[in-house]
Amino acid sequence: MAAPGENLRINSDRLWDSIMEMAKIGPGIAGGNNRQTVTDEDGEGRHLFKRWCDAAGLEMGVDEMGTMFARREGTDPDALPVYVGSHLDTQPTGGKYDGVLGVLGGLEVVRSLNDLGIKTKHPIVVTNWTNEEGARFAPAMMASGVFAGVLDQADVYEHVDKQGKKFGEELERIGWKGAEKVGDRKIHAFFELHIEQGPILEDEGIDIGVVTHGQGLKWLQVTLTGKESHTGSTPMPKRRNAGLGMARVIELVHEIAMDYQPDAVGAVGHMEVFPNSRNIIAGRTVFTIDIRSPEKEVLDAMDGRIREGIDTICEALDIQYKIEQVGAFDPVTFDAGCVKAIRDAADRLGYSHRNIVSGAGHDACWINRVAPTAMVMCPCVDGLSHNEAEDITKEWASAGADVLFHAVVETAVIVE
Ligand code: HGY
Ligand code: MN
Ligand code: MN
Repeated sequence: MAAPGENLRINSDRLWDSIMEMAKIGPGIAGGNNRQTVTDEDGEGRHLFKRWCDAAGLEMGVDEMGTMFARREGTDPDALPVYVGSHLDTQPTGGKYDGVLGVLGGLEVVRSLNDLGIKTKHPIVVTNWTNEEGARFAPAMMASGVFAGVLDQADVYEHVDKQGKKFGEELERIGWKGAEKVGDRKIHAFFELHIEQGPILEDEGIDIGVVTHGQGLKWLQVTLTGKESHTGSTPMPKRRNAGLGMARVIELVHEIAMDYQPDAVGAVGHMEVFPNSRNIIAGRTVFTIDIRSPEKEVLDAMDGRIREGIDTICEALDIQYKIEQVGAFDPVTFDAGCVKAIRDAADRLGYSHRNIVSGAGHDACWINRVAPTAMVMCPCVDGLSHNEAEDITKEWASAGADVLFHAVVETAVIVE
């Protein structure tokens, strides 16, 4: 396939301006974003993205999980499309770039092709996957998981948020439940541009992460049940303290992750205490353990040790426990051909690059199961993400989008 010329670049100002425009929707309280999935703010962001796609002459399709597919025609209508995108939903205290860079980077690829009057054999489809974050409704990468056939649509429709609202009902309420059957679309290749969300690229002064693998993940939601009682008059030996149990499990998760350095990670970010009153021993706690590793054997070993540890902790404290796996995916190896297209693009464009394993999960991790897939990463300041202070430079965004542009266009085959 003829490679694009090294002078083929995206429009850096337009990409940056679009990211800043999207950031105005669902603003956070500290300069980032709170545009959680299937909220009104998510709906507003979707409408803005659709307006931009309409202006770029793209045909919009929406499936039953609300995922948006904006199609630019190719010269061969029978050729499977090259998909490019990420997600527009954010964490409750999220940044402006996590996910958004990938969706608007994909849109910029199409806008640049339109500017240059370039036609490709394969159609190109810019994609916004619903509920990548999994913060409001578990699991993460929900819509791409249904698309890849690893999550059940009817089941995830019933998943509830902290207010007891159902995902399926909320998707319908914001008016973005589409008619397309999820997963019917066939994909020639999928590319996702994403910020690294870690410190490696910035620390090493490297422009581009060529993502060869993604680490595996498990989310274990734990419910501990003890007994509410007075914090003043209940003798220590008589307490059944679910709060103490949660504290000991959190410490256990950390210790087990530290046993598998340098790659394994583990933490508890979601914690709920009931009744959460200053002078009542916590009768019930609900929290989610997040463990990850590039090696499946390590992930499984951590899982097993944590379950044993929870049993021992609860026995000692005379409390009951329930463990539900609410999210999981094995470590991912991305498609060698797509990875090569990204690496060759970085070389051609003169950007420094290195292979990297994604620490975070991404829609690409699921789509890799149904189509050749790879990811491009750009650095982020201090490696910070899932924090409103998340930040990147315009140059990093442009370099990532240039590489995405070349990888997508080469794979879609320039016709004229
Ligand atoms: O949890 C993750 O890795 C992703 O950011 N949703
Ligand atoms: Mn993301
Ligand atoms: Mn994220």
